[in-house]
Amino acid sequence: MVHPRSFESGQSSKLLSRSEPVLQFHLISLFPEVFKTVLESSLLGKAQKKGLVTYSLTQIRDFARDKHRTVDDTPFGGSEGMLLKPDILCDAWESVMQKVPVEETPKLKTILLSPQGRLLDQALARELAQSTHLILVCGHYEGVDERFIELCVDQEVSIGDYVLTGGELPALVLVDAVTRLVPGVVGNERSITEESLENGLLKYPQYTRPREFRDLKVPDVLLSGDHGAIGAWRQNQMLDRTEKKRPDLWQKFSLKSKSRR
Ligand code: 4FM
Repeated sequence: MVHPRSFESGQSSKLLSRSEPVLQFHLISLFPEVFKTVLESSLLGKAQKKGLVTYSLTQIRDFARDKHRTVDDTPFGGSEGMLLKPDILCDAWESVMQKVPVEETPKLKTILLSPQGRLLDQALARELAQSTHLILVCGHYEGVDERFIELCVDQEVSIGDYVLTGGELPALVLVDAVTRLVPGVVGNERSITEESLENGLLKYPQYTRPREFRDLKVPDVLLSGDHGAIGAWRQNQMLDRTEKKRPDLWQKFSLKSKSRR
């Protein structure tokens, strides 16, 4: 008998009970130890302690077959570097799949972090946060045998147009962006929806004490107590800054606003 844990959802005092985590991440990598400190720290560690998410680590090398524990080989047709072998990767992936109950597989996704993937943005993070299981495979060397992608990978995801030495940092970026969207991980729902990028705009400028610092004053409107005026000022700042600092986001935002009208 599993005892459901009680926990608070966001800022509301509504008590929910749940015995299963909302989202389970499975990381497959040649360097699983690099994940540990990050996943135990800050909001990610708390999310795990609250039972909202779990992280499992799988070492690809554990599935090597020879005494040298070989995981890579040279590409057919010749070229620089080495490729991760499909048989070893498939075995590592299957060992994770075996632990997932079949009824949970409709909301399972296998993702390969690679520069060839769809660019990660807030919209993709929101989509991935709807999953129950995310298997994240971290590539290395010059890549992975294409047949592993064909057989096991649902989607390739890139965190940006630059080349890294491996998929570990991209996987952590994805885990971070997605975990904070799981209900109950970030304090209240509003701190997510009012956030930069959730609505396609950058955040307004923010200030704390002191009211004056090195001759720079906090804008008067923020000290006025007029919440209508503050809201209007912030909205205006969001539009202004997005147009000036991120013309690419501004263009997307303008297109969206036009099509809504
Ligand atoms: C580079 C993995 C080459 C595999 C890497 C190959 C990356 C990125 C990345 C390292 N992943 N966004 N940018 N991975 O550079 O996701 Cl073949």
